[in-house]
Amino acid sequence: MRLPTRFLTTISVPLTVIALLLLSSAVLIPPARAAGFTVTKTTDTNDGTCNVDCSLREAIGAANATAGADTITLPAGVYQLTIANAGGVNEDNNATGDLDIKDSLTIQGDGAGTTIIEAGTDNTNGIDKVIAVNPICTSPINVTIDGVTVRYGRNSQPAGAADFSFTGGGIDWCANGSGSVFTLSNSVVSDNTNVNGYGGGMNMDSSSATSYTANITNDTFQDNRTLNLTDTATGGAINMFGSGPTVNVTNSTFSGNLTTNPTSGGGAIYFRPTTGGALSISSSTFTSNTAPGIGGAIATDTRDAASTVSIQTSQFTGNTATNSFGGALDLDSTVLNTTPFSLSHLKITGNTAGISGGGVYVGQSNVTMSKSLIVGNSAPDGSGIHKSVDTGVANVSNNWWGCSTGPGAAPCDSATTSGGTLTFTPWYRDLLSAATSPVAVNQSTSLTSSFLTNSTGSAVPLADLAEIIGRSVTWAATHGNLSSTQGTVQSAGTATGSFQATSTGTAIISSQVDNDNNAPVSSNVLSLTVNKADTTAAITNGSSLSSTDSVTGQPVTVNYSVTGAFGNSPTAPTGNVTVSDGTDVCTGTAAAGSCNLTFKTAGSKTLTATYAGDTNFNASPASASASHTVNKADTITTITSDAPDPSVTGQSVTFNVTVAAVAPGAAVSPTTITGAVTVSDGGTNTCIATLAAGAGSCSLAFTSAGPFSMTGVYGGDSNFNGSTSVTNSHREPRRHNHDNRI
Ligand SMILES: [Ca+2]
Ligand SMILES: [Ca+2]
Ligand SMILES: [Ca+2]
Ligand SMILES: [Ca+2]
Repeated sequence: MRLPTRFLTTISVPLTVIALLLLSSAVLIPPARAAGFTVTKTTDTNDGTCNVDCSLREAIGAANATAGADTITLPAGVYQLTIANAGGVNEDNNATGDLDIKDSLTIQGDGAGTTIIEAGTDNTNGIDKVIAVNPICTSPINVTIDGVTVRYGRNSQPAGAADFSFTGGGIDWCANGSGSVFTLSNSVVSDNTNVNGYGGGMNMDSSSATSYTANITNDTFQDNRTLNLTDTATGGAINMFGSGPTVNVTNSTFSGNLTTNPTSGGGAIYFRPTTGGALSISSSTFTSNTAPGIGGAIATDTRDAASTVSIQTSQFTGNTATNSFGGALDLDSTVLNTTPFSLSHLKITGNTAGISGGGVYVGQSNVTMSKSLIVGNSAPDGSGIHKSVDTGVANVSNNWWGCSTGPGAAPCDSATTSGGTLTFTPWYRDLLSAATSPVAVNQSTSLTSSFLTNSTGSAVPLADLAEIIGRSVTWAATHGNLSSTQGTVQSAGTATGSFQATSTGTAIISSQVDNDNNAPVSSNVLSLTVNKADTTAAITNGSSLSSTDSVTGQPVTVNYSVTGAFGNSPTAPTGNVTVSDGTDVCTGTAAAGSCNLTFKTAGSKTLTATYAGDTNFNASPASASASHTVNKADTITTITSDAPDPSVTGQSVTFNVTVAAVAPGAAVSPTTITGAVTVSDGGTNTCIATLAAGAGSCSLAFTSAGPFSMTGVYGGDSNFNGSTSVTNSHREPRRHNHDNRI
């Protein structure tokens, strides 16, 4: 006995006094506490006494015989039942076969991993069910079983036996009166079989109009089964019958349980209260349970308008209603429920029904389901959910169907009805958006994939997205690169990433969760326009150009650059850049970075570079200008011939002259060397040759005898400097033209 906390904290007294008080109270006011029995051996014996020699059967017998609630301490060990029923006939006084609990009792095991109660050594050879609680259902008792494994029960009593011995393969609980409580906690119920009846792992029932509570807390029901092919054999793990049951299933796991009868459902749980009844399931997991009949995991058939069902924050995966309805859940009634069955925060994935409602089947019942995930279930009709033609309303709005387009054709889960009322709008969706739209080539934008609004645009509270958070997100994009993408839906209800455009067009960007689309038909797929990026061109050796003169016709290297508005990576501008002073032009590719410009005339030049653009980049405006000076090129003048030579006095002599540019200068078409060359002996013998394309001729007649040393003097023009030829010797002319000397 323990003092109330408030007593200890408000009264300051020495510890010795408290100890004395405790001792006094224990002595003077003995509590009406239960007797305690401790099991001392694992062997199944029945000598009628629980003392230092005490089997589990003997302890239960002693507790049954001791008035009031008792506690049995069951240490670690494997307690195999070996005292078979005589002739296989049921016995309910704890003498043979199953352990019969007939008074309020707590069995405290050491833990499900270490304290094991079994009726055989595998699921084929059990001698009976394992535990019958209130077997003849005449006592209003409360029983708790904690920290044990109950396995290998095998109930072979005939179906429909008047003593109801055929119910429950592992544990059988029958409530009597009003308010009885049965609790199974921290325990495992596995590999139990009911050969002829219902409740493979456990059965719950009541004897008359009553109410009872069953708490299934932190338990695992695994691989329990019913085998009857013709009689009622519902509830592979737990069958729930009776009047006014309040069943609370919390933090429990149901896996691999099954029924065999083609018309018996509830691979894990079958809930059929005859009056009232409240089934509440939370934080539990149902995996790979199977029923040929309705409800691979759970089936209901409520019989009272006041019956309620609540299933919250639980997972249903891989359950199968082989030939029937509701791969995970079949929600039906005989009397239509008034308060809708309430389902939320469920993950219903990968369940299968042979006919309809791969995830959920709603028959004659009112059902509200929201904040749940219905993904990857399958059935010929209504892979996600199916509502029958019966009365009742299935309101299943605000759920995630694996696709942002809502329930629909595979791979999305579908929602169908045979004529009953089914509402699934709005639904949860993934909305992908870009912070910047449109973008240009090489421009980046952040992306947000968000579940924070539903299909009608209404806000979805973050707390309602618990089942979505953590789902994988797969990203894809055309016309660009993705980076920093978050691979799961984050706790903020979003996943983010970044997109950098690499080519013009319409980028298709998708963030797929579950079975969502990757084509632009859905809110999770973004069509983002990618425009050409603007460009800037520049002459990059402008200072060199301005400080280093060239001459007419000399090629000059001009360096340039082209820069996109968002850089040149990953995509670089291609195509040509033209450098021009307005007259003279050179062109090179953007990649080449330079071209050689030949100025055909002398003078001060002003240069600009202009990029022509390509499929990803706009043409640039003219760059900032660079200045450059072109000086006149030097020339060389040559008298190429004089004829006739020799000549006679008075005879006309023709001088041919050329003027050529001296490298690096050149006369580049259409520029030619123009002007005139004066051919002269320095005296009066002179003629002027006008140049055309750098050549010309003139004639003169010597009036006296020579020889003469002739030079050609070119005076230059606007592009070329003047020059003087070397001396041309015109030989001594004769006075008469009879001199044949040369
Ligand atoms: Ca004994
Ligand atoms: Ca007792
Ligand atoms: Ca029995
Ligand atoms: Ca028995």
